[in-house]
Amino acid sequence: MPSSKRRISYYYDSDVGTSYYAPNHPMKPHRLSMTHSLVLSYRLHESLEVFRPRKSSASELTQFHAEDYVNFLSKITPNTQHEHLQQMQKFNLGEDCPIFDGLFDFCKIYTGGSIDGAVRINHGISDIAINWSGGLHHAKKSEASGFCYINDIVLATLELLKYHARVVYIDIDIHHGDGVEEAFYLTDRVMTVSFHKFGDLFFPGTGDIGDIGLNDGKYYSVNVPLHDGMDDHNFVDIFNTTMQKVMEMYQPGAIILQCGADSLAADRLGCFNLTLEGHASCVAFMKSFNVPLLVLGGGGYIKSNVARCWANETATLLGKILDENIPEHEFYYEYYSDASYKLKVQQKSPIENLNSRTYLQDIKRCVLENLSQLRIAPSVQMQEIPPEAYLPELDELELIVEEKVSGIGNKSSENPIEFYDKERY
Ligand code: V1D
Ligand code: CA
Ligand code: ZN
Repeated sequence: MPSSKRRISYYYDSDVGTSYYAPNHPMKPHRLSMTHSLVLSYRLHESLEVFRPRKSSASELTQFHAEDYVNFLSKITPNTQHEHLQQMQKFNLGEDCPIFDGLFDFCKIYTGGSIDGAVRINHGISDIAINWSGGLHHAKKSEASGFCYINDIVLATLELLKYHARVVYIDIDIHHGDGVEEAFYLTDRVMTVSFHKFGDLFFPGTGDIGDIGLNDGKYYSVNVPLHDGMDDHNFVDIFNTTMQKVMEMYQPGAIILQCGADSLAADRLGCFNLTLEGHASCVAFMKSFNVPLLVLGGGGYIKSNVARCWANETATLLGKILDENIPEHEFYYEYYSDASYKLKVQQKSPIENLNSRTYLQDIKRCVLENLSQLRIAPSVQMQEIPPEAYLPELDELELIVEEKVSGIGNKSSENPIEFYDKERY
């Protein structure tokens, strides 16, 4: 199918962008507003179906998470947290995962976007769904971890499994996708593939090459542990080689791609040397298989680079190439002067590449050997389809979109980026 004909849904709610973790915390949800603004300024929304996601309900969240954990998240506030120190510790809430105003709504919105995307894919209404506010891959059943509270990826995967026998999850965030791997470690219905920095006590410390899954899940977890300084050439080579083999052997019905932008050069927490092009070429490669695709965000700690990365990848999914000159928009002067208002990510002093040729050859050989142990496209006895998470009526969807359109930033309608052609939604 020509790329321009693919139906792409895109989820955004301005309320996630105003969430604020804590002073000096590296996770800045404002990067999501910046991404959306850049998407609008490049006029990409004209080729997308833009939706404000529904807030997922507590009962949807407990399809994966423990009830006491979800209940605690729903009730705790910055003012009451000091009265519940034992539970704060039990659920790993604190420095990495602080309690902030509007936390539970934040979780319900980013998760709603990922589940809504999965539902549209299941119904064949979208070929590709994008939710840059999702991709929080570290959250566990009863525990927050690494800036993640609710694992929207696990919940979206469970939704896709209602209609698809096999789902592939791919993670190009610089951190290991441990929460998703753990959730599906014992099953052959989901293959998880994470590319990440491993060693030197880098967070979260899991994702060794030998971690391949257990019982029915043996060989269905794939880990590609890498060292500092990965460059485009080596990353794209190991990514494409691994994913080509995964797609051949596993033949999934749907793909989830987590596009954490902390694998880009110059990231505050990362240590790779990827450019925007290298990162986006992984997205282009997965799109080329023409399998329904749910695309999510993740980490990324230089706000302007995250926005550049995800706006550029939105364009990649649309089959478009963005102008190198960033268009003027609300964040233009404050955030993009660092690189002369260009799209390119600047890296003044690249990190030394510590991945030797022999190291990469050995990793690739080991990953390919494990993948060749797989039975081709294992089948499952599909049972009766479980109830829908939520499927809005089409006119309800339009209402959601209209609400969103009139609510963008509450700015004056003279701003040209607000002139939406309603017919296109
Ligand atoms: F630097 C900080 C300042 C304030 C609060 C937290 C941090 C921080 C930086 N790096 N926290 C980390 C990592 N945590 C630790 C802890 C030390 N403890 C023993 C653990 O090293 C967590 C990094 C999380 C990365 C999240 C992610 O990018 O993968 C992501 N994915 O989806 C959303 C975010
Ligand atoms: Ca990863
Ligand atoms: Zn990360």
